Amino acid sequence: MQRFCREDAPGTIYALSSGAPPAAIAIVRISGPEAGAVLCALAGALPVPRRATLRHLHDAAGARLDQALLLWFPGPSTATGEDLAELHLHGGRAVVRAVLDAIGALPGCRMAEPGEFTRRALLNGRIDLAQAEGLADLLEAESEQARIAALRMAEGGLSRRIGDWRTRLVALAAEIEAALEFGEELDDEALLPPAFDRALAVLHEEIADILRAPSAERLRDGFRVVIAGPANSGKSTLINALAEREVAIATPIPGTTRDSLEAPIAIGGTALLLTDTAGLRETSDVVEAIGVDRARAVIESADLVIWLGAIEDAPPRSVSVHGRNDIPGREATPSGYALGLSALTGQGMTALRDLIAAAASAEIRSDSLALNIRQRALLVDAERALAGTMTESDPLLQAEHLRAGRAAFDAVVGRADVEAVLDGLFARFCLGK
Ligand SMILES: Nc1nc2c(ncn2[C@@H]2O[C@H](COP(=O)(O)OP(=O)(O)O)[C@@H](O)[C@H]2O)c(=O)[nH]1
Ligand SMILES: [Mg+2]
Repeated sequence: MQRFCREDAPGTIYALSSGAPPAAIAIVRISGPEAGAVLCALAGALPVPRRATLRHLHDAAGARLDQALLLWFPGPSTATGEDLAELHLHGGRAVVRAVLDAIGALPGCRMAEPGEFTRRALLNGRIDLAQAEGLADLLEAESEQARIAALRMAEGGLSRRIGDWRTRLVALAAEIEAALEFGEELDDEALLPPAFDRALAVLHEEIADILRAPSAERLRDGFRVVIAGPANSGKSTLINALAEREVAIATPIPGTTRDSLEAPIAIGGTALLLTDTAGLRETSDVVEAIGVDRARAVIESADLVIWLGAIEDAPPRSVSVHGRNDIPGREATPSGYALGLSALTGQGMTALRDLIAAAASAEIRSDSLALNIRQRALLVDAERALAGTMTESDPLLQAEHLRAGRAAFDAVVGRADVEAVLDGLFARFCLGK
């Protein structure tokens, strides 16, 4: 028996599930055995299931609270797997407070904790762990690609892949078991048919392919574009132009930027994290020297460096850009530079944006599932287990590797013991989700 719940009795929970009032409409959700009783107490009777119904709400003393649209979903085929009700109220602060107070005064009802509705959905088998994580990502998604990947995860995209992989892995394990039974009479060699190796290799490749896709964190935090080059080459002016705001102070004084400055932006639905860096130069200024060290570290971890220096000094993963080309004598772009631009006049900026967008979308494919750190670590385990099975010839050890692979799959969707990850996950949810 899996234990997703805490020790306390389930009870009936309620919360404001929509954003902070005042708003046009406020949605209060109620889940648990008393949800139907709450509707009866507030609205006099249960509405027809799954049909929006307009009713007046009253408190226990009979005072009118609001006129609201009610939704009644009897369990267990509901989002939480329990009886579930929704009240669509007028979204004023006093309305919401009065209705929440009235519900709280009813027996067996308490305010939900953040993520508790989703926790119950998980507890009741309505969603699995990977889907719950997808929901958390969906609530936090800020870019188109993060939204698409999170929605795919929340709708069970990864869970289905895991289910398919697990079935195939169990079939392979069964072949080994069968081979082991005959193996007592026969020589160990060539007991497994060639199809076994092929099926194993295909399974291994499918997992390796998903591991090559960008992570959920990367989709959320953005493709890292670092602007680097010598002092006074126009880096800070360029980040301000790209971000269309004053991210960094730009002055004619070399060494103005002493720390790395970040600006999240989006180009064409892709989240980007722009970083301005201190100019790379030898310096006796202690603070600037730390800034230069930071700049080197940031350049190391960049997905793309926009390099404003000499071609021969360009770091890896960089495109060299010939900046300040409005200055007389700098108009022509020397060979080797991807493009010439002026952050001051805007000339060449569209070409630079296009270039960054192309690099980012090549890296951040949205056609694949984006794994989070936990899922990735488990699938790395599964991938290693399959690789181990492929290189191993002893069927007993092969069977052991496959067992490890299956355990990793189970942990991704929460079939294994996952109590430890749940509190961290649900802490990320808003109240009422
Ligand atoms: N004419 C011209 N001047 C620029 C351009 N970009 C930056 N500058 C000037 O070059 C100096 C250094 O710019 P800054 O952005 O602070 O360079 P950083 O040290 O690399 O960050 C400032 O005086 C800027 O106004 C440009 O595209 N055209
Ligand atoms: Mg600067």
